[in-house]
Amino acid sequence: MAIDQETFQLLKTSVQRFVQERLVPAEDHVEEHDEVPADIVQDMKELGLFGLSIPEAFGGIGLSLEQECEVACELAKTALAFRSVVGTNIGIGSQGILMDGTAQQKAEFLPRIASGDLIVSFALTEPNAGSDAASISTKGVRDGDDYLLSGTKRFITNATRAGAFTLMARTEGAGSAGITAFVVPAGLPGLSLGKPDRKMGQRGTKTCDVHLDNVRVPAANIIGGVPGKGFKTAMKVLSRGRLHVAALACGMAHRILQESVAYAQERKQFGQRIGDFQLVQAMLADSQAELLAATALVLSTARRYDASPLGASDPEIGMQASCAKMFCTEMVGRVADRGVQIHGGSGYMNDYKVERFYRDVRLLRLYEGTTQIQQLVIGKHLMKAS
Ligand code: COS
Repeated sequence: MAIDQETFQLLKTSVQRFVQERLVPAEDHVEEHDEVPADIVQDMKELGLFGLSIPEAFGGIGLSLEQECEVACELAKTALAFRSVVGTNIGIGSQGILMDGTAQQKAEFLPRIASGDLIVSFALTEPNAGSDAASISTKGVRDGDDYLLSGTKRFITNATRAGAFTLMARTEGAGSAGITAFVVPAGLPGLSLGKPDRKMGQRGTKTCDVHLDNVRVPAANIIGGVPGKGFKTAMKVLSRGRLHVAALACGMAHRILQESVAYAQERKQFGQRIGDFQLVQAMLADSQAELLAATALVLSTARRYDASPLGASDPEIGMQASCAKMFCTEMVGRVADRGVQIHGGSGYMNDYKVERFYRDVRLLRLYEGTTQIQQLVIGKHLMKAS
Protein backbone atom coordinates (compact mmCIF):
# COMPACT_ATOMS: atom_id res chain seq x y z
CA MET A 1 0.00 0.00 0.00
CA ALA A 2 1.38 3.40 -1.00
CA ILE A 3 0.29 6.46 -2.90
CA ASP A 4 2.08 7.74 -5.99
CA GLN A 5 5.11 9.88 -5.39
CA GLU A 6 3.68 13.05 -6.90
CA THR A 7 0.54 12.99 -4.71
CA PHE A 8 2.71 12.11 -1.74
CA GLN A 9 5.00 15.11 -2.30
CA LEU A 10 1.94 17.40 -2.40
CA LEU A 11 0.73 15.93 0.90
CA LYS A 12 4.15 16.26 2.49
CA THR A 13 4.41 19.89 1.39
CA SER A 14 0.95 20.61 2.85
CA VAL A 15 1.97 19.01 6.15
CA GLN A 16 5.21 21.01 6.22
CA ARG A 17 3.25 24.22 5.64
CA PHE A 18 0.65 23.24 8.27
CA VAL A 19 3.41 22.60 10.82
CA GLN A 20 5.14 25.92 10.15
CA GLU A 21 2.07 28.12 9.80
CA ARG A 22 -0.44 26.56 12.23
CA LEU A 23 1.32 24.34 14.74
CA VAL A 24 4.60 26.08 15.58
CA PRO A 25 2.81 29.38 16.39
CA ALA A 26 0.43 27.45 18.71
CA GLU A 27 3.19 25.71 20.71
CA ASP A 28 3.10 28.16 23.61
CA HIS A 29 -0.67 27.96 23.83
CA VAL A 30 -0.49 24.17 24.12
CA GLU A 31 2.23 24.37 26.75
CA GLU A 32 0.30 26.92 28.78
CA HIS A 33 -3.17 25.37 28.54
CA ASP A 34 -2.22 21.68 28.31
CA GLU A 35 -4.65 21.36 25.40
CA VAL A 36 -4.52 21.22 21.62
CA PRO A 37 -7.10 23.79 20.40
CA ALA A 38 -10.26 22.36 18.81
CA ASP A 39 -9.83 24.38 15.60
CA ILE A 40 -6.41 22.79 15.07
CA VAL A 41 -7.90 19.32 15.55
CA GLN A 42 -10.53 20.24 12.96
CA ASP A 43 -7.80 21.33 10.52
CA MET A 44 -6.03 18.01 11.13
CA LYS A 45 -9.20 16.19 10.16
CA GLU A 46 -9.51 18.23 6.98
CA LEU A 47 -5.90 17.49 6.06
CA GLY A 48 -6.65 13.77 6.41
CA LEU A 49 -4.03 13.26 9.13
CA PHE A 50 -6.15 10.78 11.14
CA GLY A 51 -6.31 8.45 8.15
CA LEU A 52 -2.73 8.55 6.89
CA SER A 53 -2.17 4.81 7.34
CA ILE A 54 -5.71 3.59 6.62
CA PRO A 55 -6.24 2.18 3.10
CA GLU A 56 -8.18 4.32 0.65
CA ALA A 57 -10.87 1.59 0.53
CA PHE A 58 -11.74 2.58 4.11
CA GLY A 59 -11.59 6.31 3.52
CA GLY A 60 -7.96 6.87 4.51
CA ILE A 61 -4.99 8.16 2.52
CA GLY A 62 -3.25 4.80 2.30
CA LEU A 63 0.38 5.69 2.84
CA SER A 64 3.08 3.04 2.90
CA LEU A 65 4.97 2.84 6.19
CA GLU A 66 7.93 4.60 4.60
CA GLN A 67 5.67 7.47 3.52
CA GLU A 68 4.00 7.50 6.95
CA CYS A 69 7.42 7.78 8.61
CA GLU A 70 8.31 10.73 6.39
CA VAL A 71 5.09 12.51 7.40
CA ALA A 72 5.55 11.56 11.08
CA CYS A 73 9.02 13.13 10.91
CA GLU A 74 7.49 16.38 9.61
CA LEU A 75 4.76 16.37 12.27
CA ALA A 76 7.38 15.93 14.96
CA LYS A 77 9.16 19.17 14.06
CA THR A 78 6.81 20.85 16.49
CA ALA A 79 5.46 20.08 19.99
CA LEU A 80 4.85 16.33 20.12
CA ALA A 81 1.37 16.87 21.59
CA PHE A 82 0.04 17.73 18.12
CA ARG A 83 1.13 14.42 16.63
CA SER A 84 -0.28 12.64 19.65
CA VAL A 85 -3.83 13.74 18.75
CA VAL A 86 -3.65 11.75 15.50
CA GLY A 87 -1.04 9.21 16.61
CA THR A 88 -3.28 6.48 17.99
CA ASN A 89 -5.62 6.60 14.96
CA ILE A 90 -2.66 6.32 12.59
CA GLY A 91 -0.88 3.68 14.63
CA ILE A 92 -1.36 1.65 17.77
CA GLY A 93 -5.13 2.24 18.05
CA SER A 94 -6.13 1.31 14.50
CA GLN A 95 -3.51 -1.15 13.33
CA GLY A 96 -4.77 -4.16 15.31
CA ILE A 97 -8.13 -3.84 13.55
CA LEU A 98 -6.45 -3.31 10.19
CA MET A 99 -4.00 -6.21 10.58
CA ASP A 100 -6.18 -8.82 12.26
CA GLY A 101 -9.79 -7.56 12.31
CA THR A 102 -12.65 -9.30 10.51
CA ALA A 103 -14.04 -7.77 7.33
CA GLN A 104 -17.04 -6.57 9.34
CA GLN A 105 -14.86 -4.93 12.02
CA LYS A 106 -12.78 -3.14 9.39
CA ALA A 107 -15.91 -1.86 7.64
CA GLU A 108 -17.48 -0.78 10.91
CA PHE A 109 -14.55 1.04 12.52
CA LEU A 110 -11.88 2.03 10.00
CA PRO A 111 -13.80 4.69 8.03
CA ARG A 112 -14.59 6.64 11.22
CA ILE A 113 -11.03 6.18 12.47
CA ALA A 114 -9.71 7.48 9.14
CA SER A 115 -11.91 10.58 9.24
CA GLY A 116 -11.05 11.31 12.87
CA ASP A 117 -14.71 11.09 13.89
CA LEU A 118 -13.76 8.13 16.09
CA ILE A 119 -10.62 8.43 18.20
CA VAL A 120 -9.22 5.04 19.07
CA SER A 121 -6.74 4.30 21.87
CA PHE A 122 -4.52 1.29 22.53
CA ALA A 123 -4.97 -0.24 25.98
CA LEU A 124 -2.34 -2.82 26.90
CA THR A 125 -0.36 -1.44 29.87
CA GLU A 126 -1.63 -1.96 33.43
CA PRO A 127 -0.44 -0.92 36.88
CA ASN A 128 1.40 -4.27 37.24
CA ALA A 129 2.13 -5.05 33.60
CA GLY A 130 4.29 -2.64 31.59
CA SER A 131 7.37 -4.16 29.97
CA ASP A 132 6.07 -7.62 30.85
CA ALA A 133 3.04 -7.25 28.62
CA ALA A 134 2.20 -10.97 28.73
CA SER A 135 1.40 -10.68 32.45
CA ILE A 136 -1.69 -8.45 32.13
CA SER A 137 -4.47 -9.25 34.57
CA THR A 138 -7.50 -7.40 33.16
CA LYS A 139 -9.85 -10.31 32.79
CA GLY A 140 -12.58 -11.17 30.33
CA VAL A 141 -15.17 -13.71 31.40
CA ARG A 142 -17.50 -15.23 28.83
CA ASP A 143 -21.20 -14.64 29.55
CA GLY A 144 -23.45 -15.89 26.75
CA ASP A 145 -22.64 -13.93 23.58
CA ASP A 146 -20.66 -11.36 25.57
CA TYR A 147 -17.56 -10.97 27.71
CA LEU A 148 -17.47 -9.14 31.01
CA LEU A 149 -14.23 -7.15 31.24
CA SER A 150 -12.74 -6.01 34.55
CA GLY A 151 -9.40 -4.41 35.38
CA THR A 152 -7.38 -1.21 35.03
CA LYS A 153 -5.38 0.04 32.06
CA ARG A 154 -2.67 2.63 32.71
CA PHE A 155 -1.13 5.63 30.86
CA ILE A 156 -3.63 5.29 28.02
CA THR A 157 -2.90 7.91 25.38
CA ASN A 158 -5.96 9.79 24.11
CA ALA A 159 -8.27 7.98 26.58
CA THR A 160 -10.11 11.24 27.25
CA ARG A 161 -10.71 11.75 23.54
CA ALA A 162 -11.38 8.11 22.68
CA GLY A 163 -14.63 6.73 21.31
CA ALA A 164 -13.17 3.21 21.39
CA PHE A 165 -10.20 1.23 22.72
CA THR A 166 -8.34 -1.70 21.25
CA LEU A 167 -7.93 -3.40 24.56
CA MET A 168 -6.11 -6.53 25.63
CA ALA A 169 -7.67 -8.73 28.32
CA ARG A 170 -7.01 -12.20 29.68
CA THR A 171 -9.74 -14.64 28.66
CA GLU A 172 -7.95 -17.95 28.17
CA GLY A 173 -5.67 -18.55 31.16
CA ALA A 174 -2.05 -17.72 31.92
CA GLY A 175 0.68 -16.48 29.58
CA SER A 176 0.66 -14.71 26.26
CA ALA A 177 -1.67 -17.29 24.69
CA GLY A 178 -4.39 -16.36 27.19
CA ILE A 179 -4.75 -12.80 25.91
CA THR A 180 -7.55 -11.58 23.64
CA ALA A 181 -7.83 -8.21 21.87
CA PHE A 182 -11.22 -6.46 21.87
CA VAL A 183 -12.63 -3.29 20.37
CA VAL A 184 -14.29 -1.70 23.39
CA PRO A 185 -16.59 1.30 22.80
CA ALA A 186 -15.88 4.06 25.31
CA GLY A 187 -19.45 4.74 26.39
CA LEU A 188 -20.24 1.29 27.81
CA PRO A 189 -21.58 1.05 31.38
CA GLY A 190 -18.81 0.17 33.84
CA LEU A 191 -16.05 1.92 31.84
CA SER A 192 -14.64 5.01 33.52
CA LEU A 193 -11.53 7.19 33.29
CA GLY A 194 -9.04 8.07 36.02
CA LYS A 195 -7.83 11.59 36.65
CA PRO A 196 -5.45 13.11 34.08
CA ASP A 197 -1.82 11.98 34.49
CA ARG A 198 0.57 14.76 35.49
CA LYS A 199 3.62 14.28 33.30
CA MET A 200 7.21 15.52 32.97
CA GLY A 201 6.54 16.92 29.50
CA GLN A 202 4.43 16.67 26.36
CA ARG A 203 1.81 19.01 27.74
CA GLY A 204 -1.31 18.77 25.59
CA THR A 205 -0.89 14.99 25.31
CA LYS A 206 -3.76 13.32 27.15
CA THR A 207 -3.18 10.17 29.18
CA CYS A 208 -5.01 8.56 32.08
CA ASP A 209 -6.14 5.25 33.56
CA VAL A 210 -9.10 3.38 32.12
CA HIS A 211 -11.11 1.37 34.66
CA LEU A 212 -13.33 -1.51 33.64
CA ASP A 213 -15.88 -2.87 36.06
CA ASN A 214 -17.81 -5.77 34.48
CA VAL A 215 -18.00 -3.98 31.14
CA ARG A 216 -20.22 -6.04 28.85
CA VAL A 217 -18.64 -6.34 25.39
CA PRO A 218 -20.05 -8.56 22.63
CA ALA A 219 -17.85 -11.52 21.65
CA ALA A 220 -18.26 -10.14 18.12
CA ASN A 221 -15.86 -7.35 19.20
CA ILE A 222 -12.93 -9.76 19.56
CA ILE A 223 -10.43 -8.57 16.98
CA GLY A 224 -10.36 -11.28 14.33
CA GLY A 225 -13.14 -13.16 16.10
CA VAL A 226 -10.83 -15.72 17.74
CA PRO A 227 -9.83 -15.49 21.43
CA GLY A 228 -6.22 -15.99 22.52
CA LYS A 229 -4.63 -14.09 19.62
CA GLY A 230 -4.43 -10.71 21.30
CA PHE A 231 -0.80 -10.79 22.42
CA LYS A 232 0.42 -11.42 18.89
CA THR A 233 -1.82 -8.65 17.59
CA ALA A 234 -0.38 -6.29 20.21
CA MET A 235 3.21 -7.27 19.38
CA LYS A 236 2.68 -6.73 15.66
CA VAL A 237 1.08 -3.35 16.32
CA LEU A 238 4.04 -2.38 18.50
CA SER A 239 6.65 -3.55 15.96
CA ARG A 240 5.12 -1.25 13.39
CA GLY A 241 4.57 1.53 15.92
CA ARG A 242 8.21 1.48 16.92
CA LEU A 243 9.20 2.69 13.45
CA HIS A 244 6.71 5.51 13.70
CA VAL A 245 8.18 6.53 17.08
CA ALA A 246 11.69 6.34 15.60
CA ALA A 247 10.55 8.76 12.88
CA LEU A 248 9.18 11.13 15.53
CA ALA A 249 12.58 11.14 17.21
CA CYS A 250 14.18 12.22 13.93
CA GLY A 251 11.68 15.05 13.45
CA MET A 252 12.20 16.39 16.94
CA ALA A 253 16.00 16.05 16.66
CA HIS A 254 15.83 18.11 13.46
CA ARG A 255 13.90 20.85 15.27
CA ILE A 256 16.22 20.89 18.28
CA LEU A 257 19.26 21.09 16.02
CA GLN A 258 17.64 23.97 14.13
CA GLU A 259 17.01 25.81 17.42
CA SER A 260 20.59 25.10 18.51
CA VAL A 261 22.14 26.39 15.28
CA ALA A 262 20.00 29.53 15.45
CA TYR A 263 21.13 30.19 19.01
CA ALA A 264 24.79 29.48 18.17
CA GLN A 265 24.56 32.02 15.34
CA GLU A 266 22.96 34.71 17.45
CA ARG A 267 24.59 34.41 20.86
CA LYS A 268 27.93 36.20 21.27
CA GLN A 269 30.58 35.50 23.94
CA PHE A 270 34.28 36.40 24.07
CA GLY A 271 33.58 38.84 21.24
CA GLN A 272 32.22 36.36 18.70
CA ARG A 273 29.29 34.07 17.89
CA ILE A 274 29.43 30.99 20.11
CA GLY A 275 28.92 28.89 16.96
CA ASP A 276 32.33 30.04 15.75
CA PHE A 277 33.95 28.15 18.62
CA GLN A 278 35.03 24.68 17.61
CA LEU A 279 33.75 23.08 20.82
CA VAL A 280 30.22 24.28 20.00
CA GLN A 281 30.64 23.19 16.38
CA ALA A 282 31.62 19.73 17.59
CA MET A 283 28.30 19.40 19.43
CA LEU A 284 26.38 20.58 16.37
CA ALA A 285 28.33 18.21 14.13
CA ASP A 286 27.70 15.19 16.34
CA SER A 287 23.97 15.95 16.37
CA GLN A 288 23.83 16.46 12.61
CA ALA A 289 25.68 13.22 11.82
CA GLU A 290 23.60 11.17 14.25
CA LEU A 291 20.39 12.66 12.87
CA LEU A 292 21.33 11.74 9.29
CA ALA A 293 22.23 8.20 10.35
CA ALA A 294 18.99 7.80 12.31
CA THR A 295 16.82 9.10 9.47
CA ALA A 296 18.46 6.73 7.00
CA LEU A 297 17.89 3.83 9.41
CA VAL A 298 14.18 4.58 9.87
CA LEU A 299 13.46 5.01 6.18
CA SER A 300 15.41 1.96 5.05
CA THR A 301 13.77 -0.22 7.72
CA ALA A 302 10.31 1.09 6.80
CA ARG A 303 11.08 0.30 3.14
CA ARG A 304 11.98 -3.27 4.12
CA TYR A 305 8.75 -3.49 6.17
CA ASP A 306 6.74 -2.38 3.13
CA ALA A 307 8.51 -4.93 0.93
CA SER A 308 8.14 -7.86 3.34
CA PRO A 309 5.20 -10.18 2.60
CA LEU A 310 4.98 -10.83 6.35
CA GLY A 311 5.08 -7.15 7.39
CA ALA A 312 4.76 -6.80 11.16
CA SER A 313 4.86 -10.61 11.67
CA ASP A 314 8.33 -10.78 10.13
CA PRO A 315 10.71 -11.39 13.07
CA GLU A 316 13.65 -9.91 11.16
CA ILE A 317 11.66 -6.70 10.54
CA GLY A 318 10.55 -6.64 14.19
CA MET A 319 14.17 -6.83 15.25
CA GLN A 320 15.13 -4.04 12.86
CA ALA A 321 12.22 -1.89 14.05
CA SER A 322 13.55 -2.31 17.58
CA CYS A 323 17.02 -1.25 16.38
CA ALA A 324 15.51 1.86 14.80
CA LYS A 325 13.41 2.70 17.86
CA MET A 326 16.38 2.24 20.18
CA PHE A 327 18.89 4.14 18.06
CA CYS A 328 16.66 7.06 17.09
CA THR A 329 15.11 7.70 20.50
CA GLU A 330 18.48 7.50 22.24
CA MET A 331 19.85 9.80 19.52
CA VAL A 332 17.23 12.47 20.16
CA GLY A 333 18.01 12.28 23.87
CA ARG A 334 21.63 13.15 23.11
CA VAL A 335 20.65 15.87 20.62
CA ALA A 336 18.31 17.43 23.19
CA ASP A 337 21.00 17.31 25.85
CA ARG A 338 23.50 19.02 23.53
CA GLY A 339 20.79 21.52 22.59
CA VAL A 340 20.45 22.55 26.22
CA GLN A 341 24.26 22.63 26.58
CA ILE A 342 24.66 24.93 23.57
CA HIS A 343 22.06 27.29 25.04
CA GLY A 344 23.98 27.37 28.34
CA GLY A 345 22.01 28.73 31.30
CA SER A 346 19.27 29.90 28.94
CA GLY A 347 18.71 26.28 27.93
CA TYR A 348 17.50 25.57 31.45
CA MET A 349 14.92 28.35 31.26
CA ASN A 350 11.50 27.72 29.92
CA ASP A 351 11.66 30.84 27.73
CA TYR A 352 13.60 28.70 25.27
CA LYS A 353 12.03 25.80 23.41
CA VAL A 354 14.93 23.41 24.03
CA GLU A 355 14.05 23.14 27.72
CA ARG A 356 10.56 21.96 26.79
CA PHE A 357 11.72 19.64 24.01
CA TYR A 358 14.33 18.11 26.33
CA ARG A 359 11.48 17.03 28.63
CA ASP A 360 9.17 16.06 25.76
CA VAL A 361 11.57 13.64 24.08
CA ARG A 362 12.32 11.75 27.28
CA LEU A 363 9.11 9.79 26.78
CA LEU A 364 10.23 8.43 23.41
CA ARG A 365 12.74 6.15 25.13
CA LEU A 366 9.97 4.72 27.32
CA TYR A 367 6.71 4.20 25.46
CA GLU A 368 6.06 1.50 22.88
CA GLY A 369 8.80 -0.45 24.64
CA THR A 370 11.72 0.95 26.64
CA THR A 371 15.23 0.94 25.19
CA GLN A 372 15.92 -2.12 27.34
CA ILE A 373 12.94 -3.97 25.83
CA GLN A 374 14.28 -3.13 22.35
CA GLN A 375 17.64 -4.58 23.41
CA LEU A 376 15.87 -7.77 24.55
CA VAL A 377 14.00 -8.09 21.25
CA ILE A 378 17.22 -7.59 19.28
CA GLY A 379 19.32 -9.86 21.51
CA LYS A 380 16.75 -12.67 21.54
CA HIS A 381 16.42 -12.54 17.77
CA LEU A 382 20.19 -12.72 17.27
CA MET A 383 20.53 -15.63 19.64
CA LYS A 384 17.85 -17.56 17.71
CA ALA A 385 19.68 -17.15 14.40
CA SER A 386 21.43 -20.27 13.17
N1 COS B 1 4.77 -10.50 15.82
C1 COS B 1 4.10 -11.67 15.94
N2 COS B 1 4.23 -12.48 17.01
C2 COS B 1 5.06 -12.08 17.99
C3 COS B 1 5.78 -10.87 17.94
C4 COS B 1 5.61 -10.07 16.78
N3 COS B 1 6.25 -8.90 16.63
N4 COS B 1 6.51 -10.77 19.07
C5 COS B 1 6.28 -11.86 19.80
N5 COS B 1 5.38 -12.66 19.16
C6 COS B 1 4.87 -13.96 19.57
C7 COS B 1 6.02 -14.93 19.79
O1 COS B 1 6.42 -15.53 18.56
C8 COS B 1 5.40 -15.92 20.75
O2 COS B 1 4.58 -16.80 20.00
P1 COS B 1 4.49 -18.39 20.37
O3 COS B 1 3.99 -18.45 21.79
O4 COS B 1 3.54 -18.94 19.37
O5 COS B 1 5.89 -18.91 20.25
C9 COS B 1 4.49 -15.06 21.60
O6 COS B 1 4.24 -13.87 20.83
C10 COS B 1 5.13 -14.67 22.91
O7 COS B 1 6.35 -14.01 22.61
P2 COS B 1 7.56 -13.93 23.63
O8 COS B 1 7.79 -15.29 24.24
O9 COS B 1 8.69 -13.26 22.95
O10 COS B 1 6.90 -13.01 24.77
P3 COS B 1 7.54 -12.42 26.09
O11 COS B 1 6.53 -12.53 27.17
O12 COS B 1 8.91 -12.98 26.31
O13 COS B 1 7.62 -10.82 25.79
C11 COS B 1 8.50 -8.77 25.02
C12 COS B 1 8.30 -10.29 24.82
C13 COS B 1 9.29 -8.41 26.25
C14 COS B 1 9.26 -8.36 23.76
C15 COS B 1 7.11 -8.09 25.06
O14 COS B 1 6.45 -8.37 26.30
C16 COS B 1 7.19 -6.59 24.87
O15 COS B 1 7.30 -6.12 23.75
N6 COS B 1 7.09 -5.83 25.97
C17 COS B 1 7.03 -4.38 25.90
C18 COS B 1 5.61 -3.98 25.83
C19 COS B 1 5.49 -2.58 25.32
O16 COS B 1 6.09 -2.18 24.34
N7 COS B 1 4.65 -1.82 26.00
C20 COS B 1 4.34 -0.52 25.60
C21 COS B 1 2.89 -0.36 25.76
S1 COS B 1 2.15 0.57 24.55
S2 COS B 1 2.72 2.37 24.74
